[in-house]
Amino acid sequence: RPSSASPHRGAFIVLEGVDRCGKTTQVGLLLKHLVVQLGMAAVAMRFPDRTTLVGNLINQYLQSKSELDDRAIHLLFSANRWEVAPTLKSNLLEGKQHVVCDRYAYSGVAFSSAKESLQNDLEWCKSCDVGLPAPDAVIFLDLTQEQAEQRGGYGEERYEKKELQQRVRERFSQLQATDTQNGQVPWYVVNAAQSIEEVQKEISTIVEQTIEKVILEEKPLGLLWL
Ligand code: DGP
Ligand code: NA
Ligand code: NA
Repeated sequence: RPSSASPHRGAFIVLEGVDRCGKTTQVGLLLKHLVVQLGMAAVAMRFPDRTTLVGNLINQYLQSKSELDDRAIHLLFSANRWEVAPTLKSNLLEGKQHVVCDRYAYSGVAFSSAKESLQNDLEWCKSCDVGLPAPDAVIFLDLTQEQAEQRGGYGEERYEKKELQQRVRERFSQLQATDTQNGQVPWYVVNAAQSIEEVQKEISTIVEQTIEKVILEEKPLGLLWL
């Protein structure tokens, strides 16, 4: 049982997916499962973290209250991860808490490189996030654009448009392919069209196995895309 061994650090779990895939719900359920049912030390984090100064600029942009060059906003999303990275690291290393994170640099690259102006600049998009703490697992909640749309349509925010979401999904699978090739960050694809309970069960199994691996192998925290 993962909870019986004493952790040298927390495991870093990232949930990714297109808009409306149910990520935020699943992050909440997973946190509850780890803390309440398994008695583990765990916290939830999310990106963008709209509570910081940079996060506030991102929030204005997403709500179309400001316009920014595509590269400028990309760098702000990345800066938002870097400014929160010390807290993320300290949660994992000093706090020995598992971190369940709603989006990360994968969203950063997938959303920006889905834009026409950056479609040929995947490597540039990745470069500013190189060296951030690397997740121990990426759980990708997979939903087709059609299935996402059936969930009551998209909201009002900037990226919630059909064609863009379609390209974002393609970018995610590109990122999955290169991570898998490099063998550093394992990806797990979960069919997000299943019921909330089914999705939760699959995620819990993946996360418990990941935690066990991190603890038993005393896996050091990796650096993203290095
Ligand atoms: P959320 O708060 O999880 O609903 O995310 C807000 C929107 O921002 C969503 O459409 C996904 C997008 N997004 C999240 N992270 C990034 C990022 O790093 N870069 C870009 N360009 N978009 C992002
Ligand atoms: Na959203
Ligand atoms: Na969300």
